[in-house]
Amino acid sequence: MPTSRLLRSLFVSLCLFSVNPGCSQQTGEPRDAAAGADTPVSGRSASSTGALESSESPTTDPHAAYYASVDVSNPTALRASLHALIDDHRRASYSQCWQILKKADEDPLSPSHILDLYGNNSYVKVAGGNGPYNREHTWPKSYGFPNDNARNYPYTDCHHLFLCNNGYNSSRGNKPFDSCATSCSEKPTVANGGQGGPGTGYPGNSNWTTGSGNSGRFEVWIGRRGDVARAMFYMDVRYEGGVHGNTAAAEPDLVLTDNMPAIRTGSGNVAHMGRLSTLLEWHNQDPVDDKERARNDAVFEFQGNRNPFIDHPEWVDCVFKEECD
Ligand SMILES: [Ca+2]
Ligand SMILES: [Ca+2]
Repeated sequence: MPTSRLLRSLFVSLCLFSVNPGCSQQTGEPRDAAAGADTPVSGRSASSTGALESSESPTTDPHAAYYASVDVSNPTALRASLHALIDDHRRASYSQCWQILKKADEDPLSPSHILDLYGNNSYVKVAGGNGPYNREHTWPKSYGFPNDNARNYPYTDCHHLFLCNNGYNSSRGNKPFDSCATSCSEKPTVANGGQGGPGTGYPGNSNWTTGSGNSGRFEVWIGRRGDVARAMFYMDVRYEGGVHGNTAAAEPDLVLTDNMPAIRTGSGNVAHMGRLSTLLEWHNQDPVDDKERARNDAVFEFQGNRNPFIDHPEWVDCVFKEECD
């Protein structure tokens, strides 16, 4: 990485902590450039990684500057320092989310297509809402999101919004994520990018679902269940109650749990989703890949915050199981 680019990344990272309202304006271009410069899938070249290793840091972490403030000494400190880092992001309008997601969920094999979350279909990109896919809130908006329109931060937070087949989005509804069974209804995937396709019974390559609402269950297929789990981990740590640091908009405390009766609709200050222990398993069963890293970069480019559990999957156990190496 050239020195100028490193300095720019450092400046952008420092500015992310700033409460100076002019900072976001000043960093609009550099932030985009920095995000695009050190992380696109195609740009993850051996030479740039090698340069980073040899001249700048003993670590291969391309986002070391971004995470410089993180305290990994114990679960409480890790959660608190991650929250402080990813808090107070730049809010996209719901309309702007179409543009962000069009890039975030782009089919790696075809820039004119998107890959849908649950069906693994590769769909031609179309103007928002006019095709076979729409936007899935993996943390259902009915579980704790405020009802304050342009001040509703979780509603348009693209780290947990995914483009998704319309019918599958409806089928998922607001069911909690959890393991299902052979008696559940099968929602198959199609083969694309070396993943998905016809399976051979449960679980195969399919999604599985039963019931409805908060008493239902939705099991995500093997290729994307880790993506969904890490989006849920992000939501829990990003939303800790209080207000947005710049706009003073009220924010809920979103909490993952194994206590399924606690998952209820409403917009109270504290809201639950689950099942945490299943999501922890899914995190291990479907590790981070380049597509997920590219998605994180695309959302970061606009919002200015990253999903730390994509960049540092090893932090999941420390925050959610209190198992810190
Ligand atoms: Ca995946
Ligand atoms: Ca929380």
